[in-house]
Amino acid sequence: MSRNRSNYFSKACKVIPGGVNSPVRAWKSVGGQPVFVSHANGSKIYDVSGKEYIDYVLSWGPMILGHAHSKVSKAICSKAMKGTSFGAPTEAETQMAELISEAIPSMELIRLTSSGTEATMTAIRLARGYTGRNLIAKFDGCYHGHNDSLLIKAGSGVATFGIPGSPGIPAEIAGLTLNLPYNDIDALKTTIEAYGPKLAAIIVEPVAGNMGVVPPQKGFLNKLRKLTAKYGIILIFDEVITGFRFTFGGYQNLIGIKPDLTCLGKIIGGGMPVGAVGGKKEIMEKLSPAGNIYQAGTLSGNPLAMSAGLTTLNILKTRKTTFSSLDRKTGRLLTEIKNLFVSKGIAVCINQVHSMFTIFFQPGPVYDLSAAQKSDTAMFACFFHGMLKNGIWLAPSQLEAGFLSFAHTEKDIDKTIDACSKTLKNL
Ligand code: HOZ
Repeated sequence: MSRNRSNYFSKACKVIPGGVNSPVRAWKSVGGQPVFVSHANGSKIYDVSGKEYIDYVLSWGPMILGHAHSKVSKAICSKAMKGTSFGAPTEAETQMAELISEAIPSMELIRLTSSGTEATMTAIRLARGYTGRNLIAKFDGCYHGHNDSLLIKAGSGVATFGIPGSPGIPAEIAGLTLNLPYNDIDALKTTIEAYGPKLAAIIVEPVAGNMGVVPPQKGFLNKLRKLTAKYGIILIFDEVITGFRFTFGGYQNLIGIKPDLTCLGKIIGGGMPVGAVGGKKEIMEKLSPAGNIYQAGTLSGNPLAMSAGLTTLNILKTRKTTFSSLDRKTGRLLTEIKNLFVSKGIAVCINQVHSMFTIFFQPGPVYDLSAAQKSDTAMFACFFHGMLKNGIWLAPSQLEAGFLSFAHTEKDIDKTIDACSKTLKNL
């Protein structure tokens, strides 16, 4: 099997930089060669040799209903028979915008894109165009896609590979982005007092999911909302991961904070490429062709993405009350895993927010990027490979999130606990 696996990867490396189309897939921080996937169904993912794994990556979050959900797959197939892209408006785009706006009332007007990266890029441009200011601020370890202004001290692959940013981003552009430590109210206050009138926007993951899972501390997001409002700074919530993951709506629904703009992606596409930016009408209507701030996309609001996304959201809408069952399942899994680590005498800090989690290999607490980076990544790598051998598919980096889906069963949880127990014997 390993020979097959390396064949796939070495062939890929000849035609794709690093053999992958997104860096974190390359397993650089855990070592070894990435497993190539053949297919997935429900809570399971299968590699090219046919081995089955319980999947806690879920395509980095979107597959909340599980893989190849029958209704979602049927919707995509029947839509595909009627044409896959028109470059002209369809009713499904309006239905999608209506559904999002109903679920997340701060999103009064919505523009659909093909990825979360496009959504955050558009949000930043809108904020700058609307305020006439150039500076923006972001939080260390938050990742908002790979656009130039937002890749500074970012999370995900940038943090995993320990790089501050990326060559190719001109210093003049990077210099317009201020960096703040996540959850640090004092640093936030000082920065806003110094730069407030020059800041167009502050963008934040309201629950950070790209330096591992890091919840906002009490008062942090409230203070951020108050200070941004005071200085006329556009507050952007990046809910690409958290949108529709905890409730039928965004994390903002649960905490009662209204950002000016919100970015979505992942779940609203039901596994197809999608993104969305939305917010206050007076800001959003500056977007072309209603206004003069330009943004466009041939595949924006693509019919297949709309059908997968609408089907997923409509199913989630009927599950309004059962998000708590997902949280409970996640809680049981993590409690049992924590007990196993305690009895083995290995200190871990497990951060859980509803159905998202990260097991940090350190005592914790983990409340920002510098704390997250204190984790024992060598031990994480051993754990990752042990779990994989025992049939559990985790993200190949300490600084990423794990996810549960509605397709995960109590039996899956039992099997995962068993796999963890076996893995820990050899750790
Ligand atoms: N942390 C990333 C998603 N939010 C991982 C996916 C990728 O970069 O390919």
